[in-house]
Amino acid sequence: AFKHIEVAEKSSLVPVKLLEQSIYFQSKVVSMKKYVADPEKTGIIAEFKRKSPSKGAINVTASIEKTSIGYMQAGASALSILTDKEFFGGSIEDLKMARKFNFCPILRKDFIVDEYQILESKSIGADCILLIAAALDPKRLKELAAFAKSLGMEVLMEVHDAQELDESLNEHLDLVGINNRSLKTFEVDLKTSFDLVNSIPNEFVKISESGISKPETLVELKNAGFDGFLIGETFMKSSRPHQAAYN
Ligand code: IGP
Repeated sequence: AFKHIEVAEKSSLVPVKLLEQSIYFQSKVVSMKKYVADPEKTGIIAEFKRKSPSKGAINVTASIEKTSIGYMQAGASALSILTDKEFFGGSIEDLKMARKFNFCPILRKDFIVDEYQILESKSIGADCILLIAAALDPKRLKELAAFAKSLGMEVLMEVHDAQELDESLNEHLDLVGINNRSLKTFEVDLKTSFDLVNSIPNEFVKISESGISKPETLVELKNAGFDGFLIGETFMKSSRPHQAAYN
């Protein structure tokens, strides 16, 4: 379905032909939209990241296998796996491992700016990709979302303010995330979520991202209209993240 687009090869990386031979190209995605919006589930998207630009090292020795399985056993609805190495200490191998051990929706959390990265995401077993409105112009964001959809994948668009939301919403998105952490100051303000939730049209699954550390906050966000809650640091900073998720 995506053959009409010429995807640029990257000389240092796996050729597109090989990506397309991955078994995950034949398999259907596990729908993040469906799992997160399911009222029988928690809506928690549990994130695996070893470090972050705002906090530095969070947990550099955590095991992806134990953590991802533990998250799902504790009741998470989906996983978010950082594959960026430089800023978050992640890798493609982490996502492949998470895929191998779990049947659940998996979000590839990375800075996606081209089609190659989307093919790569599909080839390693990701179900959903992240597109950050602040990093892409609206037209390009829409093209990338359409490309992901043509592969059967789902798309989470992340915004920080009303302007990004207005300019970048398009019909190819499945989930819209409000990031409470400013990309400029790294400061977290949950007010961002409460202020913007009603501006997200109801056909999109609504996610609040970052800085969620208490069950009460999650309940308040849910009452305000959010379906999903992206939580990383709160779980990862525990020496046993897979057990932290139980609390
Ligand atoms: C998780 P926290 O505060 O629970 O660790 O936040 C997630 O929202 C955060 O990691 C994140 C992120 C991103 C990381 C949100 N948007 C974009 C990398 C890129």
